[in-house]
Amino acid sequence: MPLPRRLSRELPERDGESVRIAGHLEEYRALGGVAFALVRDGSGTTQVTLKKGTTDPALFATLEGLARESVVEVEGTVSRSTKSRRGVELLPSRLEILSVAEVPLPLGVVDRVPAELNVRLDHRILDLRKPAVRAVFELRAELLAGFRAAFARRGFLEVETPKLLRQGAEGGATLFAVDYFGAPAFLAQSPQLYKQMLIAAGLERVFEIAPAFRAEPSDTVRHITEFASLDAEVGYVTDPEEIRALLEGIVVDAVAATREALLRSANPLASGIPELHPPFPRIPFATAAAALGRGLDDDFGTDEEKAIGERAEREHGSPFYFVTDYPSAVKAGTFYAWRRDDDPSRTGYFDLGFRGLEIASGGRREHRLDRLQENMRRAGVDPARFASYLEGFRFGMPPHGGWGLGVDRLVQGLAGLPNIREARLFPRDRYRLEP
Ligand code: AMO
Repeated sequence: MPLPRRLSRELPERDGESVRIAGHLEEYRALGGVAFALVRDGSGTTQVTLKKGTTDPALFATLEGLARESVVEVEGTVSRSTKSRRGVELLPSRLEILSVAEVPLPLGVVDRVPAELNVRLDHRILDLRKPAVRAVFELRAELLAGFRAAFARRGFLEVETPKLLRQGAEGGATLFAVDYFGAPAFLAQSPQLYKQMLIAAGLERVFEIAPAFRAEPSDTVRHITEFASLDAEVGYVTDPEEIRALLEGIVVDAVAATREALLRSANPLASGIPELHPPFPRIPFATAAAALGRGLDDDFGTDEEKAIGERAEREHGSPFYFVTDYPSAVKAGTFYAWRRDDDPSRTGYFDLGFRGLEIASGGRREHRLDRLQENMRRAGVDPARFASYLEGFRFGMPPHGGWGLGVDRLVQGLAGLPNIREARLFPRDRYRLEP
C-alpha cells in the first residue's frame, strides 16, 4: 500500500472514517490515562489521542521516549473532538515508526523562542518544517502559478535561455567566472541578450522564470547571489508606457490570484497581500529626485527608494509604483536601453517599486544596430565581443522592450519578510554555499 500523504487537512471532513496518516512527531505527552501525539504532515498537524483501556497498550510503549521529529505512520479512526486544536482527533489502532530522529535537534521546530536567521538557514530542512515558513513557499508557488497564467492569457511563450555564457550583459563587477573546460565562461546575470535575440527570432512575446547569478559582494537584506529572475520581452512596442501597462496588468493578475489561492487554503500570509487598484502611480525620475532634493546623476540609494515608496503610499495609496524616464546618465552602462530620440538625456527605462523595494526594471530597447553599437562603445563595451547578439539586429529586429523582475524580492515584500534570504528555500550569498 502506498504511504499516505498530506491528509491532515482533510480530517475534519472525514469524521468516523478509518484513515492512515504519516508525518513528523511534533510532540508526545502522556497525562495519566490519556496520551497525545501531534503528527505533522505536509498539510497540517493532527492530534492522535491514545486512551488507556481503549487503545492498544503497545502503542503507548512505541511512542514513549520516541524522539521529536521522528517519522511515524498512524492508522486509526477520525473522531470529532472539541478539545483538540482542529476539532478532530485520530484514535489509533496501528502505529509504525518509519524513521527515528537523532537527539538533540540542532534547531527546534516548535520552539517559542525564535532562532537567529543564520542558524535557521544552517538547518533549513528543520526550519522548513515550521508551518509559518512553509507558508512562504506556498505563497511563492501560487505567485509563480499566477504569473504563468497571466503570461499565458496574454499570448506569451515560456522559454529557457542558457545560464553558462561567454559574455555578461549587466556589467563586469557582478560576474561569476567559471572554468569551462579550460576556457573562461560566466554564469548568466540576466537572460537579457537572449530574450532580445528571441525577439529577433520572431517569437514576439516571451517570458522566462529562471535563476540569475550576481557576485554581489555587499551583505544586504535585499541582495543574494542567486535569485529568480522573471523576464519578459515583447516585440513591436515603441512606447515605454505599453510595456509598463503590460507589466502592471501581469503583476495585478498574479498578486490577485495569489491572494485568492491563499485565502482559499487559509494561509496566514493571505491577509498581508494587498488588494491592488491600478493604475499604479507613474513618477518621473526627475520628479522623485526633486522631491528628495538631489540631482539626476546616479540611481537612488536604499533610503531614497524607501522615501519614494512611502510617498507613493501616502499620496497615491498604492504599494506599487513606477519610477519612469530614467536619465541616460544613470543607465550609461545599460547599452541595450533606448535613449529618447527627442531627448537623448532620457531613456525609455523605468523601475517598478513595491513598498520602497525595487522589484523590477525594464523599458524600451535600442533596436537600431548603429545606435546600439554607439551605446556599447560609450559604455566601454566592445561590439566585436557580442557578435552573436548583434546578429539579431543585423537581419531584421523589431522594435521591442521588456523587463526583469526579482521574484525573491516580490515574495519578500508580499510575505512581509525582513530578509530576502527567507524568500528562498536554500539562499546563496557571499558567505553561504550550503546547505
Ligand atoms: P536589474 O539588474 O535591475 O535588470 O535586475 C532586475 C531585477 O532583479 C532583481 N535583482 C536581484 N534580486 C536579488 N538579489 C540580487 N542580487 C538582485 N539583482 C537584481 C531586482 C531587480 O529589479 N536585464 C535587466 C532587466 C531588463 O531590462 O529587462 C536587469 O537585469 O528585483
